[in-house]
Amino acid sequence: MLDFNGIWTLSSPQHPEISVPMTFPGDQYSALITADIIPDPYYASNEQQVQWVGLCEWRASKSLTVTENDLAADKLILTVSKVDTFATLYINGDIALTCSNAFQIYQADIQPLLKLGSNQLEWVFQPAAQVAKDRANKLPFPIPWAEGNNQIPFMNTVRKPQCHTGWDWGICLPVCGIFATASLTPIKSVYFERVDVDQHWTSDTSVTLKLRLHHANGVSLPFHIEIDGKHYEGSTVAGCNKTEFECVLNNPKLWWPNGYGEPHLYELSVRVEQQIITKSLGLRRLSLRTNADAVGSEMVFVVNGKTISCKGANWIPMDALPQRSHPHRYEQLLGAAKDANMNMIRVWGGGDYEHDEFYQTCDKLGLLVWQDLMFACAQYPSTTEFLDDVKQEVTQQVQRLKHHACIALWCGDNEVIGSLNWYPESRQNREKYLVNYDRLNRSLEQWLHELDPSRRFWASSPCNGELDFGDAWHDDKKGDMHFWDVWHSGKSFDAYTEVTPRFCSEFGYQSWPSFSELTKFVPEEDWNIGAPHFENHQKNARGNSIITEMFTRYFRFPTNFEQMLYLSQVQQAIAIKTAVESWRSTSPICQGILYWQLNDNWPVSSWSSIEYSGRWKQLHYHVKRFFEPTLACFERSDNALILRIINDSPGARKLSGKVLQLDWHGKELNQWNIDCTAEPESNQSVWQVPLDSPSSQQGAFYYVDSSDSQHNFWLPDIPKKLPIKKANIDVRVEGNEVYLTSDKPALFVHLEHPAILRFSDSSFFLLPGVERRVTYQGELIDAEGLKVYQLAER
Ligand code: BMA
Repeated sequence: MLDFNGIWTLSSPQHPEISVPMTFPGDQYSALITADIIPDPYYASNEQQVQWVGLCEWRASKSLTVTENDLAADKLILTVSKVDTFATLYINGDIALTCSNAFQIYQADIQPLLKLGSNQLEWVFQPAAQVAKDRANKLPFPIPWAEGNNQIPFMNTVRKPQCHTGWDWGICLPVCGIFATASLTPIKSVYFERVDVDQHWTSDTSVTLKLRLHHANGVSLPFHIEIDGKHYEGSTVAGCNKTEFECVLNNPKLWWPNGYGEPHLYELSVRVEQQIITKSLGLRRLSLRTNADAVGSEMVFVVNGKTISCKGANWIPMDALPQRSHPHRYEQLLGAAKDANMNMIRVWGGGDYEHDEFYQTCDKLGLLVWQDLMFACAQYPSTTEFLDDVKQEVTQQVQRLKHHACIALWCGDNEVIGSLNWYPESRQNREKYLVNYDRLNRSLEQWLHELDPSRRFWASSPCNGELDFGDAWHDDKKGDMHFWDVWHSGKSFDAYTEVTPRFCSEFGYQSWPSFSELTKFVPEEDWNIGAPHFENHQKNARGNSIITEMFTRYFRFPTNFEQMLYLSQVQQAIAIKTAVESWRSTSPICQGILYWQLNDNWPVSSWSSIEYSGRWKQLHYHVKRFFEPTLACFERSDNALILRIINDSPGARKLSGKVLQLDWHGKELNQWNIDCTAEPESNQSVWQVPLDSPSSQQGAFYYVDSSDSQHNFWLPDIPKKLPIKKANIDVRVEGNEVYLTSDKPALFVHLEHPAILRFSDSSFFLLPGVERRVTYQGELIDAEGLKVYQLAER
């Protein structure tokens, strides 16, 4: 069988000395690293040394032996996607394919170009930076690019993941290559291209599946369809390239987002001759409700008639080196999202339309997807040429993805409306640039309405609503919000509690990597916050100052490097916990909370809750707790401390636990039993004490669930003002279990081991004298390599 994947030979006209193997799918940087031509760009400041790679033309060649059998078909269709970006394929010196948009899918019949015996194949990749510059020079007027994020200018003229040339969490690696498996399909009579599947719900319990088989060449051939154990047959329509077919499913098992029921999937297979297309289908009704209400207007996703309280995070591409983006990492990261009680992921517009496996995994795990179209933080051209190019991209991507149950929304872009206020050109001439914006945005909207009328198109994230180009960073009455007043504008954590977003699709707080993570990419001499190699892994200009300055507001200053890294993760966890608990407490006003950001695409200081290796930061353990469908959290209201129970889940929940007040030596000052029933979709206060007496200011309050599945705490003041005592924590490791016992209340007790990416729980409080058991997966560890941090250790 002919194969366009596998090993090729990489060379560059600018570097005649280089001739090394390159794997497809793969990128030129990964090939050069494997061949020892360049060092690993993720280590130390190697990023700087490898910038020349992105400026060269690269060629990948191989020879292919073709047999008579290979040439027997009438056509041989080559399909390639994720070709990055300006690439031409030559077969025996003739052009077989020309690509210029990394988000498009390209096809060509290469049969006429092949000959019996040995064939010479060559891909030629032009440097995107050069094309970007040429394109920018030809624009009718300057279009501001993502300066500040991108380290290479004008990438907004090029359809390629915008974060490839750097972001405020991203390394600049202008990769080229092919990042998805290429396929070759021999065609005898009919080429079966694709199947569209639309769900038409005639009642709450009956759905008609409308299938459209797309096939080139109009001869009539039998097709076979299987779904839900039933078999259907028919014939494609002669003289036509589309055949329609309908079947009805009564009382189907529904697909539900995580936390609301099972994400049931039906397997569909459609066969024409030997060509089989399979799809997993989740059957569900989904809409976005944005009705005006007493506050402004709501922003609520409704699935199968139930309002969904969306909880999740933002997704960036998994790796800056696309060759390292193995699909099993989707399982790992999205699995961690599901395990932390998320039900929505936002695919952010500065990255990529993800591989099929991403959406298949979201379908399987019950994770809704807020899908941005790929535009971010810059202005974009609205020339006819640009629009035509984008139309093709959007058409193909929507056709590829729209059958996925997980996709909840198509969103036009990330922060492109807002960025009108960032750049001098668009600030001085806002009208012109707003019209320019709307030409692209309105086109996107129209294409989406035609391609997928079943879903809402949302102009931008953030956006106040239909044709509302106002300040969605601060308006918490309508639409989705990006709330960055704390991180980017330096407000205190209390600022989170002063807004009530209807749907917050971005807010975040950075931390440094954990010590175990950091030792892998920063050499020991630079284990210092100010050292150059450490700083090269901080891409937000003021990032390290913001983290350090915030320490001085909330904490006693840490006295060593490891404790600084640890404390930065405590700080991040407190920030996001404060926001989420406050906003969930407003339920049903706020119906969406997606923090920035789930993952990292290289080892870096960032807003992520999961480090590059897959290791959970402290935040992710907190996420698991504060995104629990039934949450118990403390809240200060005037002069009382309240325990609030928020239940998003569709069933009633019985809660039994206790609130404890302990002083810093661990002496119990008070204890209250909590027994209550949380009705479905309810929000109630179940306990309160006045906070005006001096005794109420002693020690801290803890809530512990009797099943130990929930725990939470409340501190009467900011940590630096409290006389928190250092606890003696006894640690015992037995097999894959760790037992911890403390003599005093210990806060943010966090377990870290170089070999373990995830414990069953961490960054929790330990009550004195109550043993806590934590488990882990992976190779067995001994107590020596295990580090147990606590807040009081300075
Ligand atoms: C957001 C995102 C990203 C960025 C993040 C942190 O608004 O859309 O552009 O990385 O902020 O600054």
